[in-house]
Amino acid sequence: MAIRKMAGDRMSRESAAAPWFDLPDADYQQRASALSNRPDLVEAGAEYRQSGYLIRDFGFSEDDLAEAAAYTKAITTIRVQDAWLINKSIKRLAVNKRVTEFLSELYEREAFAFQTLNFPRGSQQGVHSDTYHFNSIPVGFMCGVWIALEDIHPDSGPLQYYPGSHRLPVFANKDLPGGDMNVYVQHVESAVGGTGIARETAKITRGQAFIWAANLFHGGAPIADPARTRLSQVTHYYFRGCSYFTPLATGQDGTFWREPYDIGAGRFVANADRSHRPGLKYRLGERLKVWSKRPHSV
Ligand SMILES: O=C(O)CCC(=O)C(=O)O
Repeated sequence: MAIRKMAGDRMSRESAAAPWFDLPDADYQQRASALSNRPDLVEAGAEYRQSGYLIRDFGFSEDDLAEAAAYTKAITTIRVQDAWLINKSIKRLAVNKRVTEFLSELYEREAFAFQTLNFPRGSQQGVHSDTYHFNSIPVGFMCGVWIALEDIHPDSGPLQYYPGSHRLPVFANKDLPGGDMNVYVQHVESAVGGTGIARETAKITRGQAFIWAANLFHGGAPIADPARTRLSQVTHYYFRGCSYFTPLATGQDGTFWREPYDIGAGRFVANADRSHRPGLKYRLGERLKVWSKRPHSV
């Protein structure tokens, strides 16, 4: 009950430019009817609308899974961000055509990968939604794809998530007592706790992909068996024709606009609204990060 009410509040704040599966009921039904020649998309959209996630098998190459797993297993930190810059298999998994085509059809906008994260073990990361890190205008045009690089054991600290929580309000810094990640996590845990939604874990098998909607609350479950690996890769995707920003870094002096790097196309993507231009320091820093690793030679 609570979640339907909050969903209504949130959706009424959204424009008709939101992804079709996120629209208020009447508009959503209309768009679903218009897709009657694509029952596969109607079914995926209905499931995604309801749960905020999808599990798919995109048939990744065995070699890419094995090479990405070998790289990931050797990581000695919690995670490595943007290993696609130095590892071909990680890049190929991130820009896999079957993934980007599926996402582009589902969202009706062109999807592009802009960040990878590789985890050798469970992250035990606090519950959050990606809208706090990667939001968009219009809202909702971002998603994560979590690929199991080995069969995921329940004791390894699997990905955990709250089905349907993507319909809760999108939190921004202005809704919170400050830009502190710990405060944010507590805020999220109490919000999601109040809905009664039960937490689930993604015990998926090697090669399967878990796709989450931008506002789905998720994190890393506690690790029950520290001897276990949990080899996995997350790729974050945005969609063309939006403006991109980070609520977490948005202070009183203005919105923290981003300029994501399209990993597949090999270029930065400007915000659709040209007045949403990130600061010079950010743009130079991002270019230096990408070009110093020479990704075009990978
Ligand atoms: O893999 C995990 O444990 C968490 C990943 C995650 O939360 C993210 O990439 O946003």
